[in-house]
Amino acid sequence: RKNYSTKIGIVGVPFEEGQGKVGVANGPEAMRKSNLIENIKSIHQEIDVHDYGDVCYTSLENVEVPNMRKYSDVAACNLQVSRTVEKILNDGRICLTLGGDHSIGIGTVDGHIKAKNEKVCILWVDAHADLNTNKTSVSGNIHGMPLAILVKELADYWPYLPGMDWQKPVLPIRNVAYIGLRSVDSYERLIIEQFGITAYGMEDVENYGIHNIVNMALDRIDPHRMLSIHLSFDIDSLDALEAPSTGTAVRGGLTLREGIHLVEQIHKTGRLGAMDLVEVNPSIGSPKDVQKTVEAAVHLLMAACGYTRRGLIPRGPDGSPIR
Ligand code: B3U
Ligand code: MN
Ligand code: MN
Repeated sequence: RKNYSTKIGIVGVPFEEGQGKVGVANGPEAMRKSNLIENIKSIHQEIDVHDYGDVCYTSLENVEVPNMRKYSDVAACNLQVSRTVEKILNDGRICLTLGGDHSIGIGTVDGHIKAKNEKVCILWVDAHADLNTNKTSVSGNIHGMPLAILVKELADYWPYLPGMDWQKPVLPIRNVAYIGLRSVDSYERLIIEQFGITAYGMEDVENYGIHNIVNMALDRIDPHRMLSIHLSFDIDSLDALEAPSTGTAVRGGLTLREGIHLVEQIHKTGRLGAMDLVEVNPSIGSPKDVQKTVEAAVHLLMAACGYTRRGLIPRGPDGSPIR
């Protein structure tokens, strides 16, 4: 059951229509150029990484939904994202999705749910709750809405979503936990309270420490420790000083150390099924800012693949330690 799987699948989603800033579509390219694949391969010999390339889609015609900007692109792209994630998981790999903005979480979570027969829990690591509907969103940006589209309990709050019939809101809200929140809209807060969503903000990280927070989150969303974990990591969960090149950076966030520890802890459960790394925008900030942000992203993805900061003992071809 444990999934220390050494089999990894990578997919890029160069998509930025879920928000207003140009550049986040180049996130996958920036992470690959920073030697992501080579770095993962070098973790240890048994690692088997396959790069599935980038998702492409053709936009739907003549579909619009009120207060959902670029709806037709989001709907069309996410169908391809869902299919690709489902395929990678069915190939027996842990799926790492490189964003792109966070609207692609609709497709990654949907594909995961389909591949694992709904036996999935979600850890949404983010400064934001991404829980708006088209009625509560002030921006109309769909990257602020993915969780509201995915969860069962909010299905009645949505109008009919054309071109999204492949997606069923089957995710129970009790299987979702947040870590890192610090910029939550008032209607999002209302939903969190009303439904008792497990939500750890920065003050909780301060009070309990990141290690305890991750255990507390897993106790709530996966008490029997049997679900496949979907880790949706928005780089803006990190402090703006650690990850400046992102569309809506917020001060006072997680350190990279806390972020890496969180991902290492999830890897160690052996139940990581899929991880998203989203909202890296190489068009924001100085070249140094971009390098810092992309390096942080690569570190987080490597931790998901079992990279350990302790260093590894060299092993021979039969897997036994060389002394
Ligand atoms: N909650 C706001 C802002 C926001 C959400 N996600 C990000 N920003 N990155 C919204 O637009 O829904
Ligand atoms: Mn987000
Ligand atoms: Mn965010």
